[in-house]
Amino acid sequence: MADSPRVTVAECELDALRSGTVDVLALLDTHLGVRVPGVLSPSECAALVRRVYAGSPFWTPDFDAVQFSLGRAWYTHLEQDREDEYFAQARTSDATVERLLPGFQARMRELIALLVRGQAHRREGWCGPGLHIFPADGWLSHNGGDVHFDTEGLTDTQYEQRARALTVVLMLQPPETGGALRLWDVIYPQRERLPDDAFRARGHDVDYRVGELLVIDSYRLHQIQPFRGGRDRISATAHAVRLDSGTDWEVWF
Ligand SMILES: O=C(O)CCC(=O)C(=O)O
Ligand SMILES: [Fe+2]
Repeated sequence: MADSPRVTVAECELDALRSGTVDVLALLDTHLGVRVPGVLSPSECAALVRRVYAGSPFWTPDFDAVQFSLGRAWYTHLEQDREDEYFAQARTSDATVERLLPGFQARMRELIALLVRGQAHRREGWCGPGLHIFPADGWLSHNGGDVHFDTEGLTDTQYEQRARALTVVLMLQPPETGGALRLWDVIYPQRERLPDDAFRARGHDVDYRVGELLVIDSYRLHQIQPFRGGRDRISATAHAVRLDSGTDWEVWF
């Protein structure tokens, strides 16, 4: 029997996104995610990756250097009780990303604006889009990431009202083998606890191509899969939430 749309991932052309003819939010209601291939060319990705490595002294190590970020990620600070540092360093984080990857944060916001057919603003006081570096042969490459939702950054009110929220991942350097993002047909049912049957359900793996963008509902259960080979996994990430106005969104990392 063919998979129902809910358990498949939609694909959308960048041109269709630019022309505003695709309703990505509607696609996200009927699919596990939406992938947009070729958002960056392989050479653009390679150039960005070179800059990411040149900026390695400015990476933030997280979880005892299991992973690194360029720019500061909210969930890593939250889980390490470093919330104060996240906010104290937000401007520095953005300045560092801008210095190493000029225009990159703005480009991520522009992509989000296209995806939602609205306006994508900085989230005041928070860090803007950044990158995750998961080292080859590191702990995460062997074990995969946590199974999680991306709802940590929502306010209580946004969460209670189920404000529309998206996670956008742009793959700059996929690992040699593996490292897909596993998506489950499970939407955040409770704030603190995973549903008991979440791990029993079959997931769908999105095996990223270089320069590809993946959009998921931030309330969707997902997990980075283990990977092998000598190449670090480097992806850019941004989270976005829709404000009450309906067309305005706020973006952070
Ligand atoms: O890099 C990815 O594929 C997704 C990373 C992720 O789940 C996150 O940043 O919350
Ligand atoms: Fe996530």
